Amino acid sequence: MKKDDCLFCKIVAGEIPSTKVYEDDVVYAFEDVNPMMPVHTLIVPKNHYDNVAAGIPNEELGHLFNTAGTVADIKGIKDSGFRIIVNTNDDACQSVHHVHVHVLGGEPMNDGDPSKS
Ligand code: DGP
Repeated sequence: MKKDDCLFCKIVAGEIPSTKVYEDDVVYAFEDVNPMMPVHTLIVPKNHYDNVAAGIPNEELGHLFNTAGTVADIKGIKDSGFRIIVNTNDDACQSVHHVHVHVLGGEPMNDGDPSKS
């Protein structure tokens, strides 16, 4: 299902251009327009869900997260290491309300402890 006013639904549909990294029947992965690291790829389900807590069926959610390893392999960072982030709603600064997994890597990161930032 597609949501008419959703940016990432439009990207999935090819109505807004993007740089594809990987695609199958369930998910679409593309380069983030504003990369925070040497590798910064977004993975979205083709179906629209506002966020990760929106009742995504387990099979679809599992597929979404399994694709992180596929993307890391394609981008050459599977062995060196990568981080996945799923911002959810306002306190976590989710800006696009179509669930997406950030795959980040390509250089060493800090330990991610938010109490240290
Ligand atoms: P978040 O803050 O977690 O909702 O991340 C949204 C990400 O989406 C952010 O890193 C920038 C990216 N983004 C926003 N608009 C576009 C776009 O039109 N194209 C692409 N490729 N990425 C976008």
